[in-house]
Amino acid sequence: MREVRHSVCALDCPDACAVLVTVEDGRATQLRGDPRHPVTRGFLCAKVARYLDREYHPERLLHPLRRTGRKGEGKFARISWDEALDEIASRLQDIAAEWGPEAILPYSYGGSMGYLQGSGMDRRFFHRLGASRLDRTICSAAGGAALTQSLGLRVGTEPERFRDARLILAWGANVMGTNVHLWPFIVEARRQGARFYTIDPRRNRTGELADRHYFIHPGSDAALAFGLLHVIFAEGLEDHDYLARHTTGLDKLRERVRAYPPERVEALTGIPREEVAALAREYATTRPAVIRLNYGVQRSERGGLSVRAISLLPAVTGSWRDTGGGLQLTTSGAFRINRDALERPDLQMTALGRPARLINMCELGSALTRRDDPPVKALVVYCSNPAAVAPDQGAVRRGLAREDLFTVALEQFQSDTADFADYVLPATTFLEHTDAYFAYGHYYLQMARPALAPPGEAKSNVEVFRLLARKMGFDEPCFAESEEDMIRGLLASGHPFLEGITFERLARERSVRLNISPPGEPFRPFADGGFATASGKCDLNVPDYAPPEESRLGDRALRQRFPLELISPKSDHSMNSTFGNRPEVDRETSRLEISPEDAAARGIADGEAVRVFNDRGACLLTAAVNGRVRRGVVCAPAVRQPRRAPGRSNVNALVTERLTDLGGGPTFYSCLVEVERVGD
Ligand SMILES: Nc1nc2c(c(=O)[nH]1)N[C@H]1C(S)=C(S)[C@@H](COP(=O)(O)OP(=O)(O)OC[C@H]3O[C@@H](n4cnc5c(=O)[nH]c(N)nc54)[C@H](O)[C@@H]3O)O[C@H]1N2
Ligand SMILES: Nc1nc2c(c(=O)[nH]1)N[C@H]1C(S)=C(S)[C@@H](COP(=O)(O)OP(=O)(O)OC[C@H]3O[C@@H](n4cnc5c(=O)[nH]c(N)nc54)[C@H](O)[C@@H]3O)O[C@H]1N2
Ligand code: SF4
Ligand SMILES: [Mo]
Repeated sequence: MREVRHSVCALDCPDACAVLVTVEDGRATQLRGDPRHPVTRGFLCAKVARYLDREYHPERLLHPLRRTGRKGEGKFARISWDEALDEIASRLQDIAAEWGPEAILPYSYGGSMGYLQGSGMDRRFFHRLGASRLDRTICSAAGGAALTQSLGLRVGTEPERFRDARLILAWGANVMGTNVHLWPFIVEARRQGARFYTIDPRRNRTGELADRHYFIHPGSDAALAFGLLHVIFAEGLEDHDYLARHTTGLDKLRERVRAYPPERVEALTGIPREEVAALAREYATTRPAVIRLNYGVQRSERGGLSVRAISLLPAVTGSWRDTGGGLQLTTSGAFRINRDALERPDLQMTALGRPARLINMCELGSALTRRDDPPVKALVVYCSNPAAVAPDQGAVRRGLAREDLFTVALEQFQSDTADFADYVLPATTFLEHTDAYFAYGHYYLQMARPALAPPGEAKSNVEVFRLLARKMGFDEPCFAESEEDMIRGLLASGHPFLEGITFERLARERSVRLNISPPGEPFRPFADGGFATASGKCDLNVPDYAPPEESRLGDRALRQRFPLELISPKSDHSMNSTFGNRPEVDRETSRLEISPEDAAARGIADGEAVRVFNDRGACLLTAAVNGRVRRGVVCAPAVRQPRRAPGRSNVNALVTERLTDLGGGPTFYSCLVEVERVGD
């Protein structure tokens, strides 16, 4: 029997594609994009078009496992679900009794963008237990905090409206690699004469397709934004009326950017002064002009200020007024679901009588090796692979190797983190469970039911935490809720954006546009002001810029020893460490792009093995002298699976735990290193 079922891609990607699965005799034979979805429009990215190889991969985890070898050795024996859940529940109870429940730490991030699997039953469970809370900062915290300060709300221009723009800036945004469903709208705009520019320390695939690429020094975007504003104000190109009515702090901003003439901006960013001035004029005088800002800019020490400064541009030029103007960093703030009903933070009061302590996920290495208030004695990991993706990998792995740390991993595959676990529990994929999905690159809320049966004994996160709750004796009704109950609960927020969006409607239509504007009308979030800040205005009062400590203009002693700025943006064919088992992804993520000058100065030729190092650690990569980066910058597409790498480490062995200026985010791209040829 042949049937076509509907699903939604759950990977951590702005696009949240609607998917059609062809199923023949219970087995999926084809995945394609659902042509009815207005943004993702019938195609999938190359990595997920081949997702069935992951779905049916011989290495899928099928049964619960208990560790038999040493920590990290990756040796396990099969056990039953009942044994696994009994043993895990009793260990967690013992640890809570001896050390207090805050000695238990959940660790999860982007494995699933589904509300239920990624932030549903799991949250209820840990809140009821009184476990430490995880501050989920590893991706977007700095940008999110900055946007909230500027605009009050994390929303922006609709992707569909990029077709109306006449100037598009992809600012730290690799559209072709990480947000490919925006591309057709950019193509449409270009057909109408729009120009498309990229601003990035690396000329990535998107940069190669741009009309112009600006190589910018890592972490210097705020200086560029200040420079653009300097020219705009100096030449009177601002929108006086919009500024007067909808912003606050204008005088302070004028004063601030007066100190950023193009000459100074050139010194700070590496972009020639004439180009800074020309870009400012073109941006301010082209209507509509839109900025696709992505999260690349905010992974530096100055990441918060970068987003803060860039997000002021459309207010200063009045570009928010235009259909096809404005800026998009994310759309996620429009999904105003009932989070309290979904996650039940109130259950912490039952457990502790107060909110539990908060541990920043970017500081996992310290949390596992240094904290003693109480120490972390148990770690439950799902939807994440911290042994590969978290900063200061050396500390993370030392922590995970602690014999006295009890670790449980819910996983689809034996990951680097699962190698360190005491118990590994087999998890379902998005094709096998029910969930509701937000998006961070469009405004459609979606729902999917299982298209396929789980293989072996794999279970969804919802089911595992439901069962664990029962074993622990948690008898609140929320632990007995079905997936349908949970979805109904999260939809019932009373927010106008969700009005009329019911379970039945989602079941029928699968993808439903939020009520952000009347049907058929574009969403222009700040066309008439309406900022969600305390003052109701766009807040222009920003602090001053200084180069990151770990940068070419930063700490002198450090940059003398480690003169190269390492960035490790997303590889085009992976999804963080997911898909790292594919040989082409392993190859792509084993490269170190280096400029011809820096390679020659070190006697390195294209294709040669190199060691990249700093005081925190080292990793081995292969030099790629391919013209994508300029002198002083090296780039290693991330995130390689350490278990496939020599020395079992990737670039995160080099990355600091130091946090961003806002939001407590990671500083993956403020990282000074030296590179040497590996002798033969
Ligand atoms: N193929 C693929 N797609 C993905 C992912 C993946 O791993 N692979 N990951 C998903 C995830 S988790 C996320 S958060 C999104 C992220 O999506 P993006 O934010 O687009 O991804 P990044 O590659 O992290 O960063 C974007 C660009 O910023 C550049 N950049 C780095 N530092 C700076 C800087 O200081 N200034 C400027 N202007 N640019 C800078 C990088 O070189 C890169 O080209 O993508 C998602 N989609
Ligand atoms: N050097 C460097 N490091 C980075 C980044 C970078 O740009 N450079 N990017 C950072 C960013 S933006 C992010 S978001 C993080 C991402 O870090 P993570 O969120 O840890 O992302 P992945 O490595 O994709 O790991 C997700 C894991 O979840 C599993 N999984 C998927 N679905 C499910 C499910 O339904 N249930 C369970 N139990 N498991 C599931 C997958 O098999 C996979 O192993 O990495 C960060 N690390
Ligand atoms: S990873 Fe992104 S682009 Fe690819 S199918 Fe999933 S949602 Fe679509
Ligand atoms: Mo991310």
